[in-house]
Order: sequence, then structure tokens, then C-alpha cells
Amino acid sequence: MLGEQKICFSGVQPSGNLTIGNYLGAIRNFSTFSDAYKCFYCVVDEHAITVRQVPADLRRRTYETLALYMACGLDPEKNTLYVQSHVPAHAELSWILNCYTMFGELSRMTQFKDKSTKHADNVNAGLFTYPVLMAADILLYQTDVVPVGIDQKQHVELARNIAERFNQLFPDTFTVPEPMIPQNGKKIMSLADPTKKMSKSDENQNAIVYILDDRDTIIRKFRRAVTDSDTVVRFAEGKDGINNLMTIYSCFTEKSMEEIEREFAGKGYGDFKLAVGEVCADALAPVQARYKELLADKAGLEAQMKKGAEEAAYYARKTLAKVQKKLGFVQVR
Ligand code: ATP
Ligand code: LTN
Repeated sequence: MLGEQKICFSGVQPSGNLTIGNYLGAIRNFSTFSDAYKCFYCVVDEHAITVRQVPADLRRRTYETLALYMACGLDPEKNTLYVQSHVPAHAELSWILNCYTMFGELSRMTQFKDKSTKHADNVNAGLFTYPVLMAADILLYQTDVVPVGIDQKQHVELARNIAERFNQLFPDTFTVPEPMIPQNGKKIMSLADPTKKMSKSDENQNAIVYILDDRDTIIRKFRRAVTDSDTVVRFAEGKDGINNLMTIYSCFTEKSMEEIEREFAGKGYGDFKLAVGEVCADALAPVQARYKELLADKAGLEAQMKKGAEEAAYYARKTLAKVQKKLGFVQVR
């Protein structure tokens, strides 16, 4: 809470091209909080360097992610949109919170276990303390709610634990945040291996539908999606591929699983896959058109980054000063 207003915070890494998993699990839902909450949506470039990035790509994707935020309906007049590295308080609070986070807690984070296996040649300390920076992002703004996909739930729970631990030592420092996980779309699976999360860093391009894929590519990728040897479109255990496609279809059409089963009764997987591709392409077309316009105006995006960072820094500095004072750091003005 900031005064009377409830706060919403979330972030997306500019670590690759964004997928329909990022869209359905997170970004699409961000704008639903804009009326009732003061919202901060951050492009978390400092998180992205926990795995190796090509600097020119990171720079380009930072602009692209901000443009996508806006193209997905986030009005910069109603939401604070900014880049993490432009607000130094994130890194400063992160250091402090490192000293209030236990090694054992971080060792239990499943994303660390997954990413350290995947990037075995670069298990750096940042990969390990990543969730502490995420806790700093959230706690700096006295955040009440954090809209994320289910894979980030464990990290938000860690942020809650850190906040509670800190508040016990120093009462009334942080608001304890709640994860807001969408009912539908919380975990979109890979089209190539529907037992795995669709992830923007997957090497198999057929596994992923990007928000910016063109219509033909989207339809082709859905046509190739791995399913099963059954022929009936129904949501059931063991039908991971079809369940995933039904979830995606349901996210874009708001139809229930029963309605979808009825709609495709007597039809084959081919018809269904085409329909999923079409609703997805239809829904993304306006986002893509708006994105192109926004990205063409680099100066406009930079002005937005600057304005967003100033707004965010104002709130972030307040929390950071409060924490530093409680800890016993000398304040001189
Ligand atoms: P990476 O592959 O680089 O780890 P990612 O695709 O998991 O990236 P993030 O930037 O880590 O993307 O996530 C941004 C947001 O998108 C988070 O809230 C995350 O929970 C959500 N998200 C990511 N992938 C999915 C998915 N497959 N289904 C639903 N939500 C997702
Ligand atoms: N770790 C998140 C990105 C992220 C985030 C945050 C999400 C960084 N800081 C704060 C919500 C709140 C991820 O999606 N991988």
C-alpha cells in the first residue's frame, strides 16, 4: 500500500522474444489491474544478465519489451512502465535483502535448479540470488499483488517470507505481497513437448509461438503441435498436447472446456489445430500492428523510459530510505 492506494508490480525479462506463454500467463493480465491498483511494470534487464546475453540483443529487446507492454494495452499514463537498471534502488535493496535471505531457501528454488542444469558452464552467483533481486523489485514499491505465471509463484512466496522476516525484526517495513496467478493460462506448455513449459529460451522454434509471429507461422506451428494418437478433442488426463491446445483456445475465446469439446465433436485434430491457430493469430494481429508503430518511434520509447524511471524512483527511494534508516545506516542530507 502507498497511502490509500493498493499496488501492483510485475516484471518481464528482455531475455528473448516474448511468447504466447508470457502473454497469456502474464502481460495480457497486467492491464486488468490498472484501474483498481497503482501499477508498476518493469523490464527487468538486470535479471536477464543471470544468463549470458549479447549486449546489442539485450539493448534491442529492452526497447521491444517496453513497446510490447504498451502494445498489449498498458497505457503509460495509467501505469508506471520502466527499465529496472534505470532505478538503482532495486540493486541496492537487493544487496540488503541478500543479508536477510538464507542460503538454504535459495537452494530450494526450482528455477535455480533448472537453469543451473541448463547453463552448467555458467552457474554464477547472480543466478542463485536472482529471487532476492525479484523480492527487492516487489518490496520496494510496497506491493500488494504480483501478477505472474505459476512458474514464478515460488519466487513470490520467497519475497513474502523475506518481507515477513524483515518485518519481525523491523516492524511495518514492507507490505507482504500476494501472487496473482490467472485461472486460465497460468502455464502454457511447449508445442513440441507438452510436459514442459513454453519458454522463450527454448532452442526448438517449433515449441514456441511468439507474440510477433506472423499469421502463417502461427498456423503452421499449431498444425505441427505434438498431440496423441486419440482423435477426439477432449480435456483428459494423459492428453497433455490437446489439453494445452484447449487451454490456449479457451484463453483466446473464453469458451469453457465443455463448450470446446462440443464445438469440435465429430471433427479431427486437424480442424481443431487450425482453429487454435486462427484465434491466436486474430487476437495477436492488433497487438502486432500497434507494436510496429511504437517500435518505430525510438525517441518516444526513450522518453517513456525516462518518465517511468523518474516516477518509479520516487517511490523506490522512499522505501529504500526507510529500510536504511531502520538498519542503522547513517543518513546525511
Ligand atoms: P526464460 O525462458 O528466459 O526463463 P520465460 O519465458 O520463462 O523466460 P520470463 O521473463 O521469465 O519468461 O517471464 C515473464 C512472465 O511470463 C512471468 O510472469 C512468467 O510466469 C510468465 N510466463 C513465462 N512462461 C510462461 C508460460 N509458458 N505460461 C504462462 N506464463 C508464463
Ligand atoms: N522472475 C520473473 C521476472 C521478474 C518479476 C519480478 C516478476 C523479475 N522481477 C518482480 C514479478 C515481480 C520471471 O518472470 N522470470
